[in-house]
Amino acid sequence: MTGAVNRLRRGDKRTIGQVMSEVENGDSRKTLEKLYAFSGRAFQIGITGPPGAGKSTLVNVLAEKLLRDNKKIGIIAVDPTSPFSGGALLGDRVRMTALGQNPNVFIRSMASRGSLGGLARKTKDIALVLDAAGMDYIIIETIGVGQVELDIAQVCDTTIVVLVPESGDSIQALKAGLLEIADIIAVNKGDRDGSDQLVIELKFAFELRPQKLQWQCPVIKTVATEDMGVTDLLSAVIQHKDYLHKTGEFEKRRKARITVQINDLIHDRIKDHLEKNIINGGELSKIIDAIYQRKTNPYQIADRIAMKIIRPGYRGGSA
Ligand SMILES: Nc1nc2c(ncn2[C@@H]2O[C@H](COP(=O)(O)OP(=O)(O)O)[C@@H](O)[C@H]2O)c(=O)[nH]1
Ligand SMILES: [Mg+2]
Repeated sequence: MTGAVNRLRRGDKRTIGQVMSEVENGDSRKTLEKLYAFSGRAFQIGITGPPGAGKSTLVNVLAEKLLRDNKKIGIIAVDPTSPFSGGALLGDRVRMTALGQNPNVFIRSMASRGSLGGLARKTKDIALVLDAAGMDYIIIETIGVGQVELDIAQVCDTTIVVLVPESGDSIQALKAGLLEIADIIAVNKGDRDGSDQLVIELKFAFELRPQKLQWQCPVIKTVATEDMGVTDLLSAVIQHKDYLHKTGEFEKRRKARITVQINDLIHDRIKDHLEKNIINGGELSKIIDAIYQRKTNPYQIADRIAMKIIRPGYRGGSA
């Protein structure tokens, strides 16, 4: 194991792949604990937005620019639907493969197996592996439609929301809470009609809202397929990174993330315990009978079970 950690820290691609498979198969607790001490250096960029907005194309161009700066880059593509079906995703694979051949790039795409909540957690763990493997930047691409995708975006230091001038995208984005999580907005497909209008609308929307932060979310027009505006987009990321560090916001956000993570892990443990020992235990069916017959009530029972977990040895009575 120590050998594997060392190989991983040297950036050995095979080892990185093996450890990631362990993580995906959910059998990696010990490894993650070992790797944690070596993580925390990578800057994490989230890129989210509706399907087909050009996120993968942007990721490719951004990664190429960072490579020219001698950076090591990890890319995680999260797609809750199968990653290997559908035309655009097939396209992803072709484009990503060329990039993936570069020794300084590591790409992982993740499909959801099991619950979406599990997907969010695994994405964080995969990012931890890449972080410990010495990546300077980790770019996480997600589809910005549901809560889970938003959760994933929130593990990032900088979140780019990608919108396109099509079918009321700005309104959709507002509804989905995308603007709330955006540190930077890219209006991609800037070669299409309506992109200037969308930029104006979005800038206006941001001017209207009360400014809690000193950071004003920039709205940048891009044409990912022609590498237009992507240099500006990258500059905005670097500016946001500087802003986070200068204002102490970086540490604040990361500590908030640690808080959330600890909470999640405790919840997991308790949920596991409940499912194994209480919910599926034979004891409960008798209690449920008693509740059904109104001999007792669910409020009291739930309290009692919770107290058993909080204070082992507790036998009932009022808490
Ligand atoms: N016209 C135009 N097409 C683009 C642009 N960026 C990406 N595309 C195309 O839009 C499609 C979807 O892009 P993709 O990066 O896979 O989108 P994703 O689903 O958000 O990752 C592909 O066919 C891209 O070539 C752009 O700026 N302009
Ligand atoms: Mg994509």
